[in-house]
Amino acid sequence: MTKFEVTTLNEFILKSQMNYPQAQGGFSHLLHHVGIAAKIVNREVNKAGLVDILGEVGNTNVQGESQKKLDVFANDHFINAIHNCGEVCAIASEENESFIFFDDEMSRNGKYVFLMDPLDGSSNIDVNVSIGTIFSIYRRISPIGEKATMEDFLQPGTAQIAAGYVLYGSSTMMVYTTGRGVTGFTLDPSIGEFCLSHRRMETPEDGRIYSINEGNYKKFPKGVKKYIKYCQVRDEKSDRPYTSRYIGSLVADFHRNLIKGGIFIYPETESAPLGKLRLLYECNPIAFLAEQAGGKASNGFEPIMKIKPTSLHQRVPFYTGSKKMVELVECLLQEHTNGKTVDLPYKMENQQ
Ligand code: P6P
Repeated sequence: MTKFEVTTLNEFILKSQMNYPQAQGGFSHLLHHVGIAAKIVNREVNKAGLVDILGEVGNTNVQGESQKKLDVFANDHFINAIHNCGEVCAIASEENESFIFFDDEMSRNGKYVFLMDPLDGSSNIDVNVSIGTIFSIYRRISPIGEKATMEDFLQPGTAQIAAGYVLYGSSTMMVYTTGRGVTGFTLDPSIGEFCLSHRRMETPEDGRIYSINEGNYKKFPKGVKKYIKYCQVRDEKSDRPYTSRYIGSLVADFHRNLIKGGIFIYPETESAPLGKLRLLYECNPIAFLAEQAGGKASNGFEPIMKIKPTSLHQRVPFYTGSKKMVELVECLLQEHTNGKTVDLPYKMENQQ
């Protein structure tokens, strides 16, 4: 008789806490509340087609993007759940211009700040394509007991103490790291629990999937154009080109590439010199996960997590995934800045 052992998210969080003898349980309590908010949002995402929650709420967010009802729902419920845990003194969200600080005594004594994109890929909500929540957690810098400051949020990604995402897809998963590897949990709706399903997620060192919005090809940097053409020529080993996969939902594209191997690219373009994705609550958490899984994440020239942030919603060019793929595109980008030509394993006809 095989022993069917289920490890729930909360059991795993408590077991992991034992690695930190000095822990008092506050961080575990915070992660537990992330799981609660994820289940609440999941419930609404799963029935979005059935109730009047699709469509636009009629206003735009700080990014100037039209807000979908589910964006607002997810933002409100994550803020509520994270506030209720009492461990966080303030939150920054893609949906809010400035950070939200909690002025009650319990929160003012919170040791952490929480950053999030509450519902990333929201343009896919009404067409039933996977969407996700991305989160990042830091220890506050400002004195405990006082109001949070912007400095608490403008820390480099290397200072993250946890990061993760919730993927509302064919099944709902929560994937996170606290710096000791990447772990994945799949929601079992029959018991309402996230159950351990991917004990240690490691991304292949190389891959054959490239994810980029090729509709912007003409505006890409030369190095990116050259990399795309490289992906499209014959692969000497298997005699077929790489595979292009892009669904316009960062969490879904990243998750697929994390498991199968691949690279996700959102580069700078002539019209958007800093790219589109936000450093603090999209690129840094994804970069933490990518590196913890053995992959890489950069802006094409330096590791994403080493960038010193200057504003809450700043954007950065983003290249992340299998180590060897990111390193090659970095070389191609840099050859056009430092004149060193890269010896590609293929003879590339002159690319326009
Ligand atoms: P584009 C969704 O709006 C998002 O922030 C990411 O989830 C996704 O990777 C990207 O934008 C898609 O952008 O310009 O290709 O539609």
